[in-house]
Amino acid sequence: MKREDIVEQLIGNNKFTPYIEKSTAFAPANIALCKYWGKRDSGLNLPVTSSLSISLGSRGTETTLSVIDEKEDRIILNGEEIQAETEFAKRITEFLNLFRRDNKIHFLVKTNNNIPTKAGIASSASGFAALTLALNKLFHFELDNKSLSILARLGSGSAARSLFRGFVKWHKGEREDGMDSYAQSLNDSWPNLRVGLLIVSMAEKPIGSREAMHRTVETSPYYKHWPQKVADDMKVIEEAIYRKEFGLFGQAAESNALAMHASMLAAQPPVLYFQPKTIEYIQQIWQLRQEGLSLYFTQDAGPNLKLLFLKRDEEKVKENFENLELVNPFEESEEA
Ligand code: 2P0
Repeated sequence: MKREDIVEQLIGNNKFTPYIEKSTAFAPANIALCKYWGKRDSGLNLPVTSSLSISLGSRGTETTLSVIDEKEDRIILNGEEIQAETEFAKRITEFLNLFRRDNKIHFLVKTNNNIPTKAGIASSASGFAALTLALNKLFHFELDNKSLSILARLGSGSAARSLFRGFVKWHKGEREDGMDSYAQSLNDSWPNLRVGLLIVSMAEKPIGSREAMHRTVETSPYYKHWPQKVADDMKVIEEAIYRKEFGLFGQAAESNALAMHASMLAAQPPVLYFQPKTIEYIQQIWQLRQEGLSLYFTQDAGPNLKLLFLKRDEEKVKENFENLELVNPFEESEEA
C-alpha cells in the first residue's frame, strides 16, 4: 500500500485546491512513556506495538504554510532558510508531494520550534503534526482527529501522537493499510506531573532513530521480547495514570526506556546512545531515589534524559540538576 493511496482514501481526490492563501497551526512536542520502537511497515510508519506519550503543553512547533509561485518548496526553520538537498528539507518536500496533484503547486513552510534547541527534543513529531494541521486548514480538508493522526504518521511515526495534548495513546492497529493505526487522547489529566529536560549533549547522534529502529528489529535477539514488554508496561502506565500512582508510573516508564536501550545494545552493529554523562545522571537519579525522592527518567534515541516527577518535588529536583529545563505538561488546564 502506498502513502498516496492512503491520502486519497482519507481525503478523496477532489480537494486539492488551496482554499485560503495561508494557514498557521501549532502542535506540541511529545515524550513517549511507553516507546514506539520498530515498524511493521516502514513506508507507512506502522508500528510493531502501541505506544503512549505525554505532550509538552505549549512547547512544540508552529508552522505557517502558504502557496508560492516558485519552482520548488521553500522551508524556513527558526528564521533560517533550509537548503533543498538537506535530509530535513527532503522529508518535508516528500510529505508535501502527497498533497500535490496536477496543479504542481509549491509551498513556503515557515516553521518555528519554541523548545530551546538546547533541550534536544526531536522536532519531527511536533513538526509533522503542525504541518498536517496547517495543510488541513489550507485545503479545507475538514478531517477528523483520527484521519489527521493517520496523515501525520505518514510524515513521522511519533507525529501521530503530537496532535493531542496531555496523555496520548497511539494504537498500533492490525490492518495492512494502517487505517486503524492512529493516536487518541487519554482524556485523563495530571496537573501535578512535571517533566524535566536534562541535556547531556547536543552533538549529532551517531545514528538516526529510523536506522537504529530498523537495525534493532532486524538483528537484536532481544527484540522478540519487546512487544510483550510494551504490553505489560502499557497496562501499568495506564492504570497508574488513572489512579495517579506516581511510583508505579515512573517505574514502568523508566523500565520501558531501559528495555528499549537494552534491545538496541544487542543489535548488530550495536546502537548505543548513552554518553558518560548520561550514566552519571542515571546513577544520581537512582541515588536520590534511594534517599526517598520520587524521581524517574526516560530516554529516547539520544543521550539526553527526561526526568519525571511531581510538582511537590520541583525545588528539590532543580537544586540537584542545574541545567534542567522544566515543563508543566498540563499548564493550560491549570490556567483554565
Ligand atoms: C518514541 N522514538 O516513541 C520513540 C522512542 C525515539 C525513541 O518515535 O521513522 O521520528 O519518523 O517513524 O517517530 C523517534 O522516531 O520515527 C521515536 P519515524 P520517529 O517517541
